[in-house]
Amino acid sequence: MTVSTPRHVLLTGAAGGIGAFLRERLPAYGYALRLFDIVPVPGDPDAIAADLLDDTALRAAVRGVDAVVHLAGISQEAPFEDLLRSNIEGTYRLYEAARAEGVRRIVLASSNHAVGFTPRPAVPGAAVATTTPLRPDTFYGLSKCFGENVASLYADKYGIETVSLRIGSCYPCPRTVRMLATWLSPADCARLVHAALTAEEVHHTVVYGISANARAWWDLSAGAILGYIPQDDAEVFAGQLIAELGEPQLEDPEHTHIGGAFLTTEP
Ligand code: NAI
Ligand code: 15L
Repeated sequence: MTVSTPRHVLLTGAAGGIGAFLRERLPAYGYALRLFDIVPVPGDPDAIAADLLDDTALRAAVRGVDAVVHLAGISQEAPFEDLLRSNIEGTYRLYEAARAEGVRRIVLASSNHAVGFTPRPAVPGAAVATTTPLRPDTFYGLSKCFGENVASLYADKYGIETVSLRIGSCYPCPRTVRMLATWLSPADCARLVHAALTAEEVHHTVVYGISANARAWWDLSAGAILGYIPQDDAEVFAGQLIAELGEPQLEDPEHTHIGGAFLTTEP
């Protein structure tokens, strides 16, 4: 892709936190964004305000785009019925709309919570692979497992390619000691999405979405194959965070498993 030929991309969940990061950064990579969210997108009167379950609106939204970046949904633990609607049925409807309208590439916001019950490797320096079995830590994580499985089905059966991003913690800066390992900076998020949109022949590829964190224990090699080279490192925030929050208690679930506090979170 060159910046002189914008690729038309639908961004669902555009009003959310990551949506705001990507609205600000993706145009510089040469993308023309069409925005979609159930709530209005601040500052963009042209954004489509609709539910993922509104088939007519969704079909119109995906019509004519080259790719979809699918962020929309509930982004934390919630009652199963709510996740069933927004995340499970909503993601299925998005794939059906893409299939009907001939969209060939989706970048899917999965989450580390799809594998949240995976223990932290006992060996220092070891990293959790993207091929580790799905081990959701919440109904939310379960909904992300469904998303990855829908992506797999539509790649195998219909040739719709997906990069599933198991995002760590995407915020302007890390908020907890755990996030020194799991942080994805907004700029690296845009780099990752750009790599996922432009890599060739991804079929269904799963990658971890974190920055180049010194404390990371997730394997970034699948992302590197797509061309994702993170530039930021949460370590620059470590001194201040640990001074404020204290040294990590390594036996705490916050640090023993991928999903951290989600392991004990109830809807
Ligand atoms: P967010 O909660 O700020 O944004 C989600 C957006 O989706 C909201 O603007 C909401 O209005 C919209 N939405 C919810 N249900 C919808 C529906 N039925 N139809 C249309 N729009 C709907 O979440 P955030 O942080 O921006 O995350 C974006 C995606 O990335 C989510 O799928 C989340 O699960 C995932 N993710 C985020 C992480 C993070 O650290 N922020 C970490 C891992 C995954
Ligand atoms: C997620 O999947 C959530 O959307 C986000 O709110 C964070 O809690 C993040 O994971 C995390 O694990 O830090």
